[in-house]
Amino acid sequence: MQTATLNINGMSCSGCASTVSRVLKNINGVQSAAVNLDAASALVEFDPALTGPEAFKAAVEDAGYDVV
Ligand SMILES: [Cu+2]
Repeated sequence: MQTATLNINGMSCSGCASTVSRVLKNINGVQSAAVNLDAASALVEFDPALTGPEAFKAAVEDAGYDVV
């Protein structure tokens, strides 16, 4: 397993944080996703054979937030 930290713009409430968490966890290969609303970040634990940061960025942006 590897971990990656994403910095995410646009999350304004806990509903946003749970949306981001859900879309990350839906990615095949993601084991866990811990979203920190105050820090505007997400810590993702994943299998690098299956997925990676490019997929996380695409999924978060599809959900309407910006990865910076
Ligand atoms: Cu919100």
